[in-house]
Amino acid sequence: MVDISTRLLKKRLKNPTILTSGILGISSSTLLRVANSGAGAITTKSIGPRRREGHKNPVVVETPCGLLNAIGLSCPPLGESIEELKNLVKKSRVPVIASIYGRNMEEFVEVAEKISRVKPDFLELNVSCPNIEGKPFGVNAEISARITEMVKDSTDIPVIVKLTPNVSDIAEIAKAVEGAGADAISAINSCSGMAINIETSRPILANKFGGLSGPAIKPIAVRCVYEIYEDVDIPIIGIGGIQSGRDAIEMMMAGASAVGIGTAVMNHGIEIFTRICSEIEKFMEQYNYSRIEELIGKAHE
Ligand code: RRO
Repeated sequence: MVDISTRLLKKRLKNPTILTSGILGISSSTLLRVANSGAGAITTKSIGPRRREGHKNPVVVETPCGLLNAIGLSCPPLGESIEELKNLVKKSRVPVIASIYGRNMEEFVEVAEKISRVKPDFLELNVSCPNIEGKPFGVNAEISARITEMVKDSTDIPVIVKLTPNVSDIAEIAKAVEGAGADAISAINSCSGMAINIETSRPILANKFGGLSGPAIKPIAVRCVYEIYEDVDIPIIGIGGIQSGRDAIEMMMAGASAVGIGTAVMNHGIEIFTRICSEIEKFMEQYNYSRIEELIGKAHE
């Protein structure tokens, strides 16, 4: 008998698939549909300290190899996000990860404190959104560590830090946030990219640049997770281009304890979670694995 449950810190997930942040917003009714559709855990869109419009349209463009987005961290007022999260935490039968962001360290702490009162299972610090003015905090090891440390001091909820691939050494950032007390890491956020309309000779996204997600970034994500696993001891949620059970297994062999599913939900609907889980089960049966733990980091042996 194959057991596809996996452990994320003190929580047992019924399977290793997690809805990633941003894909389905913050509405509790939508997120509950995913929670009930087979995902092992769910992540909210990043919640900020106040209402934010986000970028002008167009905010997404489909390219032949993946999706480019520049939503721009849009979110409702914090009070509204908290009400949605409260409902979600109360009704969800699977762990809830509340993704949060701030424009500075104080805002990260403010949101972490307020969100922690609702008691999500995990906080995920989004220090890696590529669609902001300037560079995200996550490109700098010291700043990432400082934010992690300050948030850790302000909450008892386990803290996951989501890293950007748009750096020269992602393992260095991972080590820094681990040293600052991060309980887990999620990697990767989207890869910075761009698309130009050659008829109008103009960038397609109103923000010009966006974050690329989907199958094109899977090899980048696998490499990042592999490098992080070599250097840190805390668990990793592997995210980036996972569409199938085989992709999920590859990510776990690189070192992920669980896997984030994002763009595939847009392409294949919420049934993707059960499909990926049954593909993982079949693979494990075929190759005589009985537990997910046997797959995690297997490529490093
Ligand atoms: O909202 C966005 O534009 C966005 C965010 Br917060 C993020 O973390 N990653 C991404 O690709 N887009």
